[in-house]
Amino acid sequence: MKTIALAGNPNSGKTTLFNALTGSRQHTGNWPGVTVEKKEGRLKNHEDILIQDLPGIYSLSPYTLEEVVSRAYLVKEQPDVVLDIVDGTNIERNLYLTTQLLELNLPVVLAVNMADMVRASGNTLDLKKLSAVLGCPAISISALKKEGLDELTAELAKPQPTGHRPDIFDAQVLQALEEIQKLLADKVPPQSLYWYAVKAFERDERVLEELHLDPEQTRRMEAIVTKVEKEYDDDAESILTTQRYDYIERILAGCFTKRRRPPA
Ligand SMILES: Nc1nc2c(ncn2[C@@H]2O[C@H](COP(=O)(O)OP(=O)(O)OP(=O)(O)O)[C@@H](O)[C@H]2O)c(=O)[nH]1
Ligand SMILES: [Mg+2]
Repeated sequence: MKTIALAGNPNSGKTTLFNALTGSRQHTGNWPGVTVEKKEGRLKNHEDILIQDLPGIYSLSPYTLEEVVSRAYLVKEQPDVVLDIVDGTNIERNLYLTTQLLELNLPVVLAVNMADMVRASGNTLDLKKLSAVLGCPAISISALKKEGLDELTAELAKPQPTGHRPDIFDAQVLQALEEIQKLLADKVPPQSLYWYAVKAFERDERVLEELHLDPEQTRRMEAIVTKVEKEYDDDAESILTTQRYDYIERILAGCFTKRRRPPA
């Protein structure tokens, strides 16, 4: 059974897409130990493909129940594909989560939703270019108007390779992440090593708890992180957030065009 995890920001159209892709044959329950709704269903005309709806999230931080549930599923259950739905009318903000999903070392398929509204806005988004820079398929859809769903379904049914990791962070951060990966190499599954390194760099409490570093390892980790913090005069989490948004700005400059207002 191939499993596809549906992830995206709150209000990006997840439920509308989930219902359109699965029809009515879905199961609703709760995630273990929490009251966040859990839904799974089969992809229409593809009985062997399960779609798992994840709670809506803005990032893979550990601050809300939704974030904890979604990231635990993605990291621990290792779905075969992550279907990342983004609101095309709010692409800059939505791609923030995308940058994090691309670090999981799982194949990602990007569904850029609200195509009808994007069209009406007069803005244009070059999905070929976006797909090329992100290293994953990007498909324009309208979950509400049921546009692009056949193409999306066909993409989901294909075997999806893991894409390349986009160039989000600068050399200093990458150097620190390299060192952290060496430190954590025998503590986490190899396919998730980079994701754990990013989270450890951010001093993510849940990840640090899970890692059980000994005092010497903790000291070395802190030395790596503090060095970068001093260089930037900023805390580790903000450094990564800033670089993620800089990255998004860079790539959108190459593929997003705002409507030109007609001369007055
Ligand atoms: N115009 C337009 N509206 C859409 C589209 N897809 C979803 N919507 C609308 O956007 C709103 C949010 O859609 P939902 O499917 O509830 O989004 P969600 O991600 O499940 O939201 P939460 O569960 O609250 O996080 C609803 O009013 C939908 O009808 C679309 O392609 N075009
Ligand atoms: Mg919903």
